[in-house]
Amino acid sequence: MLLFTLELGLLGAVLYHLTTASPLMARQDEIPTAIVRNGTYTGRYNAEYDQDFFIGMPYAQPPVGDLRLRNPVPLNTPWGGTADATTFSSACYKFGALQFPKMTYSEDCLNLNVVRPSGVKPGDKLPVGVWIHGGGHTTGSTQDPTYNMTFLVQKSVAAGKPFIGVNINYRLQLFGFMYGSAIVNSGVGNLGYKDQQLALRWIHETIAAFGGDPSMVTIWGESAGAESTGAQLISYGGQDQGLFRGEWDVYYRDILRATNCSTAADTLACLRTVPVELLFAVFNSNVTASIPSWGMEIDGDFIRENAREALVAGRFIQVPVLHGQNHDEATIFSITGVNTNEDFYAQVREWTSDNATVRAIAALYPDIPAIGIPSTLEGRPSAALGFQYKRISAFITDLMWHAPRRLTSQILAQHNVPNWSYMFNVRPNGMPLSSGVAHFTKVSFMFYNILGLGYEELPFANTPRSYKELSNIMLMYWVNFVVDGDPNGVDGKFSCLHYRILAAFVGFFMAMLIEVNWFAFHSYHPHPLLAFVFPLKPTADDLRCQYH
Ligand SMILES: *[C@@H]1O[C@H](CO)[C@@H](O)[C@H](O)[C@H]1NC(C)=O
Ligand SMILES: *[C@@H]1O[C@H](CO)[C@@H](O)[C@H](O)[C@H]1NC(C)=O
Ligand SMILES: *[C@@H]1O[C@H](CO)[C@@H](O)[C@H](O)[C@H]1NC(C)=O
Ligand SMILES: *[C@@H]1O[C@H](CO)[C@@H](O)[C@H](O)[C@H]1NC(C)=O
Ligand SMILES: *[C@@H]1O[C@H](CO)[C@@H](O)[C@H](O)[C@H]1NC(C)=O
Ligand SMILES: CC(=O)N[C@H]1CO[C@H](CO)[C@@H](O)[C@@H]1O
Repeated sequence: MLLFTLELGLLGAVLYHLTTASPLMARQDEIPTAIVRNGTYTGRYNAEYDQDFFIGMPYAQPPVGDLRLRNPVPLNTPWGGTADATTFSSACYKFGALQFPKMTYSEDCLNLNVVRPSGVKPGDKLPVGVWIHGGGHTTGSTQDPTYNMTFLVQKSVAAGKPFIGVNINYRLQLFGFMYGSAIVNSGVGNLGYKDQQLALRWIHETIAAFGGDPSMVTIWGESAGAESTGAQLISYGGQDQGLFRGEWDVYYRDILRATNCSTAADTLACLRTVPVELLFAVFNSNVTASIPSWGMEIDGDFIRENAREALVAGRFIQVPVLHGQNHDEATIFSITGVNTNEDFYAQVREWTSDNATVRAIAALYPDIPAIGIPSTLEGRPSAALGFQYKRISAFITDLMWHAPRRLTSQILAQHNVPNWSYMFNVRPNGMPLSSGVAHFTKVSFMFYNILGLGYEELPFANTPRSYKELSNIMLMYWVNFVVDGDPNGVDGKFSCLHYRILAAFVGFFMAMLIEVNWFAFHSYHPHPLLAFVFPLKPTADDLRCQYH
């Protein structure tokens, strides 16, 4: 039984009341331990936040050597004695340079961290929140300080709704998301997602030993982490539609050439023998430059069909979902150079070849900078950004983020799956006016990262006190969702800002990303928001006007 959330997905029974909050507050200065099935873990006590950390615990056999490019294999060796869980284990190889000097990278990276209020013991049955980091399926790790779980867990304790935070690593870039016939035929596709699922199995089996409740696990993520959450919901669920996309074999062949594996009888076996430094260099070189996307692929195994079709058909794990978006998601993906109507049409034609549709979209997104996004960028954008930057940003943001979320909401509602949505619309310090409230922006708020851990430009510096208050309120919604299965809480203690349930529309495809307004710190202009059906067909909608 799995409880998942999208931005938050829930796994397990929804109604859960914690009646024994006070004993959890008891301070415990000793070295925390957890007796699991195969031995004992010793963690680290953090006095400042009165929390126990169990850091860097493996949840799978290291996917190295012959286990490279194979489905993750559960642990099978009891160690009997005590194992240290006080220091971070390696991060998974990312795409690009390994630039964080304090982090170690390795193929042997399938580990997770547990952060709990101190003194929690087996039997306490705390709900569990599992964070799946984002980073385009190509980067990110549990060591990233921007995903520090401490403040969320602290907030949950302060609210009398303690939960246990877990964050996990999973294989990235081509180590985790290689594709092609050889991969599909061997049943080793979507490895990164399978890693996540094995971590969830480990949690299900083991978290009770840390004081958690395996039937109350919520998963959540941002960006590729949100997509991962969605992938878990539709995993192993559909019919094999034979939709395998053959063009990936070209990329796979390029990789074989570059690794001298082209003539091997078993190309995957050959790749497993390439020293990881050489393989990493090939993966990061221009050999892979033409690969169009990294992430979910139909492998006939873990992912059996198009995600949108799975959702429409109800072939997904039906658990409560909380999802939302930032108002100006697309702006940091810098769609620059759209200066003329022709440039705009050309961008739209990337999505549809039907000129009537192109015209309809152009009419719904007129070239009026005042109604484009971000609203923080006033007037006509510069040539450097593109004169129609605000127009194209509005279109792409709706197409890629807002419309898919609305499709998802609608379908969840059709299946009577509880669903809540939000749109985050606050620009933190350091975010340029030309980006507004872009992708990733809410993460510092979601983790109450007031200290700005992991940021060069501190998100809360020079901001009004209301920013911290907002972060505090957001945390409460998240805590409520993890603990009560309802962001508004079931005890009526927290009802200051009820989630607005957004009307949903059929969207273009499913991307498990976010939307809603908390507080509008700056007003923005009414703008026609599109809803899409498949194939792409726009209809006007005034969703944005509601927030005025
Ligand atoms: C213990 O070993 C079993 C297999 O024997 C494995 O499934 C499980 O994940 C392991 N648990 C831990 C906490 O290592
Ligand atoms: C989170 O950050 C705080 C403050 O820097 C630190 O004390 C704590 O150890 C961090 N938590 C984790 C789980 O790393
Ligand atoms: C492939 O073979 C060439 C020539 O022998 C060699 O220089 C190169 O390092 C090899 N590449 C790998 C990834 O083994
Ligand atoms: C790829 O990079 C190599 C050297 O790093 C260069 O010789 C080659 O021309 C590049 N190929 C392409 C298609 O850019
Ligand atoms: C759509 O319009 C473009 C530009 O005017 C033109 O090149 C293309 O042939 C048209 N496509 C169709 C299917 O009519
Ligand atoms: C529990 C819950 O909030 N469910 C809602 C899901 O969304 C639809 C409309 O999109 C509502 O009708 C449901 O009440």
